[in-house]
Amino acid sequence: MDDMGQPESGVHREAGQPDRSPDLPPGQRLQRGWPVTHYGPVPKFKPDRWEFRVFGATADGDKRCWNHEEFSALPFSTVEADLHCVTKFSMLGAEWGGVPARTILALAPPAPQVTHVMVWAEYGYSANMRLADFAADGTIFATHKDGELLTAEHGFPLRLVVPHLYAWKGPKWVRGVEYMAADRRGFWEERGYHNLGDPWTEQRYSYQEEPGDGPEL
Ligand SMILES: Nc1nc2c(c(=O)[nH]1)N[C@H]1C(S)=C(S)[C@@H](COP(=O)(O)O)O[C@H]1N2
Ligand SMILES: [Mo]
Repeated sequence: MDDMGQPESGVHREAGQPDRSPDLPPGQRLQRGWPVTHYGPVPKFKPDRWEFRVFGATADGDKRCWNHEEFSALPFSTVEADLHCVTKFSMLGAEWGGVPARTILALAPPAPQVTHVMVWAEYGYSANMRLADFAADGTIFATHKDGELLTAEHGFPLRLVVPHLYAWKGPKWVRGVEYMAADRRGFWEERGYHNLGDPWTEQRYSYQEEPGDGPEL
């Protein structure tokens, strides 16, 4: 113990300083609680109309569809991941439960020429990413957070979580995936946000893009 009565080890926080953590990408701050951030209204879940669709350049040329009951029966696993919103708040250490994107890739394989995917949600919201980002270890179609079913505002019945990209790349109320043989911009990527969206290198805005980072705007 030092003479201030504080243990020598452990994190020492200065009064009035924001929490910093090595898990926080540059320019982000820690958010307590879980804010709701999205564009447009919260869709109403209609179980008998809901389906999850894989389409575009599949290996066999066929679409693949799961209704809600079928999708709910897919093998469930969990991943611990942070959420980084480009508006600068981050939420650390959530446990997401659901179906890894890799499981979808295995059940509905893409054709060899597929390089990118577009993930589609209700009301036409979409996010594009490289196939490698989609196939990454932590990428998961989540139904649960910290053991509890997602709420409507947070994406029930299904949202994508791509832990290593800004959170706009993870559509809430997700309804399908399109396999693509070339890149195309999604909803925010067409509206001024970076095509790739890596929070660790602060790829926030499209004006920061280098040649090759994305299709012409
Ligand atoms: N369908 C849909 N998904 C979306 C969005 C949206 O506008 N529509 N916003 C994204 C953004 S910018 C963020 S930061 C996260 C926020 O998730 P949360 O509201 O659960 O915190 O959802 C992402 N998924
Ligand atoms: Mo965001």
